[in-house]
Amino acid sequence: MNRSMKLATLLATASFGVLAAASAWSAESLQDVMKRRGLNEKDVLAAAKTYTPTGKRDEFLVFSSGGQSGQVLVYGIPSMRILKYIGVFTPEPWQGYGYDDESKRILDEGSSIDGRKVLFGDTHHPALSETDGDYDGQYLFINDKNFPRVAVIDLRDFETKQIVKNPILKSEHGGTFVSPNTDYIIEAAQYPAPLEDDFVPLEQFNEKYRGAVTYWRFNREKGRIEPENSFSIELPPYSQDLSDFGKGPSDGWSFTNSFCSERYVGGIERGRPPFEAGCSAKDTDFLHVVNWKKAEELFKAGKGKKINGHVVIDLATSVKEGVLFLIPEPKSPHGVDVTPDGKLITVSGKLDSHTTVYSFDKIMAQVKAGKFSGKDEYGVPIIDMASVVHKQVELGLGPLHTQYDAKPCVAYTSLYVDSMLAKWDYCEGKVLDKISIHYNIGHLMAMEGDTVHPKGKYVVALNKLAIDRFNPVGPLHPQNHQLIDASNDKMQLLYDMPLPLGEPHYAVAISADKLKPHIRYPHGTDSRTEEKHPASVRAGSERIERKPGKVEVFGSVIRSHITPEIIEVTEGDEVTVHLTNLERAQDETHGFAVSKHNVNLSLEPGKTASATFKANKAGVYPYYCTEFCSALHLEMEGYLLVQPANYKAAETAKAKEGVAYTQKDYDGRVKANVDTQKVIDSVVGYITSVNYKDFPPVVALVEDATDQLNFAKGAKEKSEDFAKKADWQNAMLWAEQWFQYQVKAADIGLRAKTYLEQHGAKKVQ
Ligand code: K7E
Ligand code: CUA
Repeated sequence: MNRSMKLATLLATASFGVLAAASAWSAESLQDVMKRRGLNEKDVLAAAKTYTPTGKRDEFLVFSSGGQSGQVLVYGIPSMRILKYIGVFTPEPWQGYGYDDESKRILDEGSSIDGRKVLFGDTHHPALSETDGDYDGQYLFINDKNFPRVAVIDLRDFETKQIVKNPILKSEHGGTFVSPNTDYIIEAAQYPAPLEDDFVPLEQFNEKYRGAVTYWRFNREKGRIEPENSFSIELPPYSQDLSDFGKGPSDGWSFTNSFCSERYVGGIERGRPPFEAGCSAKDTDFLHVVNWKKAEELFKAGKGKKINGHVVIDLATSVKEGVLFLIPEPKSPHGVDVTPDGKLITVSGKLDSHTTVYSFDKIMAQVKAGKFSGKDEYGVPIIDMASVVHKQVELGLGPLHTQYDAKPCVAYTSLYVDSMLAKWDYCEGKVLDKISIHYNIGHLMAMEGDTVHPKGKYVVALNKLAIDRFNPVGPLHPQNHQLIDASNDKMQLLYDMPLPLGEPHYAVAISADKLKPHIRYPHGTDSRTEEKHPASVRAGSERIERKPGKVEVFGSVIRSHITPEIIEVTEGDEVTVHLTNLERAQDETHGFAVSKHNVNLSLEPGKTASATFKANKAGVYPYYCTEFCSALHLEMEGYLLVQPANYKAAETAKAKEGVAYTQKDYDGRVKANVDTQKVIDSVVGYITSVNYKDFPPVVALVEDATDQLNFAKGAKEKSEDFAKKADWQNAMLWAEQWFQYQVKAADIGLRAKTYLEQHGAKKVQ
């Protein structure tokens, strides 16, 4: 069978496969399967609520913290299928994150501290950008508890664009949360420490150790945090915890919990009880209530002082100007969550069975009247708790975090100790339903459940322990995200999803239709700056530039070759390879790896990325594409030849090729190509006979096939030129390349044809 015949057979089987699958489906009944797999009706119902048929998409996308992995995970609801890991605080090889020069600039800077490299990230709380308190699908932020820093991810390509290091905190937890229009991103301290970097003995804890909240200014047009326009307010050395921004009537205020307001400093080895005893002795801790709009005014008026180059508004100024107030809250609290209407604030104390709902109106009334029950040791006014409580509700043991439902007054709260999730009414203060989870729920996430318009429908329990839920894989267990149907009065557990990464503390879910990511980059984009890459090339302008000690390659990749295919350098040279992916086709990513050199790029369509390395050892190093991109992916290869310093080419004669071709070979190849063209023409004939222009994915495929056919034309002309000169070697090889482009065009054409047949394309006249 010659090659064009094979294509014809492919064409025939493409439509036959659909029929074969349909007949296999009817062999077993639903009852048969339920019996075989031991499923009951409830299981099947749960399956029907989560199962997402092949080719169908999810209603919501989740961005989950990847915990110690320093990454963000993306998965769909209700299918719970993982779609992506986003490299943030750690290298991610597949995406080339931390390997290409462009992302290294971000990660190297963002993970260097005092001359050390931090090679993990204790990521905690992702936050989506908001417009008027609703998710807008533009940006994602996430914090690192251990090395206080915040990252910005652009949701046009799901890539990390910026990491900003906190100049004054030594650990943090209460971030990231955004103000209703994403003007600011909050990052609150956790364990108190001196805000300067000096050593201060623990004996001076009360005097010299401090907490703080940082308000990072976000420039939406640039898509970047502006450190120079950001500020912090100094806080007493209580262990600040989770935070939330006010909204609606409480816009302009922010709320930050604390534990260990006892200011206990531990010391088991000094014969003292451990931190856990000393930090939970009191019945209440403090909710910090901050007028951040006022703090911003003070910052702009130059009322702050600089610590490590960053402006901090000190406690005395905050107290004097009415920026900071404290309210007692029971006991070792964790979550603080403002209601969608911005009127109430829910706080849960881990060691109290109650969840407390505070009224923002009542807080403001006390502030305006100047009615305080006292001051803390740092002069911060304390508001009497009873005077500002809206409700206290007994939900269960170990309440932690609260999210809101689409129905007014309905909230969900995680109960860590009880391993339960409570659905309750925060207006009336009564429990509506409870469900057991497995096990020890930490955060929970309702759909857009921390916005002004929650979507309801589902809740995910982010559990701290999985214990016996999955097949055992050793003492380190997977994490367990449990999907719960929340569309009815009674909640129903639907699905357990194991996550094999670090502890994913928190996650946020957004309606999938709000996300509009790129299919491809504009030609030659540096994805990290989102600008045209200065080293990008168009087809035909690839080149190698040499300076003493330096070699710079301006190359390209497209199915199925890398240009250049031979890179010759001298031992000791610093080599930079810039590669532009010239593809316009969806999903045609190429990779680039060089033997033994830790060079690894991911080149999505349109992207330009670079790798700089030292060619420090003479030798022969193959390079190749790491993504199975086409039938001739394995042939997408080349050689880095590192010549010894004193090397002189001994053999200048033309290298002998493995095979010598004749006119007969050439003529045979051309005949096969002409036959192949007929097959392609028939596919093109079919596509243009139907309403393919109504199907955007097909339009893109047709554009791509047209590209390939144009390349085929170019190769055909070259082969004919050589044939005229009777250079059969080059004529034959270019005729083969002409055929390779035809194969790619045919492959794309088939994809288009199959798509049209499956989507009911109609004949046009
Ligand atoms: Cu695990 Cu938000 Cu860090 Cu709660 S956090 S559980
Ligand atoms: Cu490109 Cu494989």
